[in-house]
Amino acid sequence: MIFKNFIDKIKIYCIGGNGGNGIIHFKKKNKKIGKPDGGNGGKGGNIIFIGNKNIYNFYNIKNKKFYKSYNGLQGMKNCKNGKNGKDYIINVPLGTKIIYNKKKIKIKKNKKKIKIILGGKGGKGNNFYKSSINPKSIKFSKGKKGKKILVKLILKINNDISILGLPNTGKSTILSLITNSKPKIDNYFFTTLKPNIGIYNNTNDSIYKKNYIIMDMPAIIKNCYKGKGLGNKYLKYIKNNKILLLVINCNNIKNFYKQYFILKNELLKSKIKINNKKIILIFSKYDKIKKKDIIKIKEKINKKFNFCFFSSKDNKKKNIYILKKKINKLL
Ligand SMILES: Nc1nc2c(ncn2[C@@H]2O[C@H](COP(=O)(O)OP(=O)(O)OP(=O)(O)O)[C@@H](O)[C@H]2O)c(=O)[nH]1
Ligand SMILES: [Mg+2]
Repeated sequence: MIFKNFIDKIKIYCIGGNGGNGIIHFKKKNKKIGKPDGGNGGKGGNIIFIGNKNIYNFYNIKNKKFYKSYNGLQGMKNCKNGKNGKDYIINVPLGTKIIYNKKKIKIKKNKKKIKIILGGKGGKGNNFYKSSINPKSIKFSKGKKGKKILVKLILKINNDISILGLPNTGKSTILSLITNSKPKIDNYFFTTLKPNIGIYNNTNDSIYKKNYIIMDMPAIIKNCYKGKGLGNKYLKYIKNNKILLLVINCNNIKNFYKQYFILKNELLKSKIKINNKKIILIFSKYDKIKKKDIIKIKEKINKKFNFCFFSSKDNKKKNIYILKKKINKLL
């Protein structure tokens, strides 16, 4: 699944740092050459993947194809080893599967580290090679090159919730208020042209399985199943959704049932099975209607419906809390 700003699969090359060379050096004693004291080279750095609960996909990684860690430094005089190369750290979202050399490792927890040893060994200095037979050794070895491997990253995240509704009903506004997403919101039809993705944190917990993708879909209109508007182009993505949030604009209370039936009809005709999905009706923009009309809607709604009222103007954010609670109950 690839949408703008959302990447859940990526291949990168990880390259270890080179080992530093060993050196040839001799102690100087009264201007005479003394014992060998050339140090060993440092090890090359490795690649470390770290689970980071604040990132949600591989968008931060996509700009680079090659990730190389730092080289070890060469040995020094006085038998000192060169500095090891620093490891290169790649932050990945929780739920990332790391696949390389037929190994598969999943990162589930925040700050969890997976180290892939790729750094080359450091070379040896002439101090290492000195012996009773060869006390003035001039032998040294070069550092080994870092290894290069192809790493596949796949994000396994639950793709279970979609927001659907007629144009301009406040779908993207809802997404922006219950997830981290910042979709385009405007007062005209079809502001949303492609699904917007938001990550829904069921709780503030960092465990990956409690993160869900919510998709805010382009508006559905009558005869969308025949290809009208934009809606049905993307409806295939909701086939396996568990929960549908159907947004009904209660601006015009007389037609709220009509809105619901258009949505239901279009979904059925687009061959989306809705019987096995849980549905929450969201009556949006309720700030635009009178209190008595809210009561009327409540009376009219069949008790079988799971519904709530929503308004972006609710300063106390009570309706966000209620909607999230309803979603959590169904997950
Ligand atoms: N008064 C009021 N206005 C709202 C509310 N929610 C959204 N709006 C406004 O309604 C307009 C449409 O909002 P969007 O969130 O873009 O609606 P949408 O359903 O995503 O629209 P499309 O993507 O075009 O189908 C914007 O001007 C919003 O600011 C609300 O609860 N109350
Ligand atoms: Mg929209």
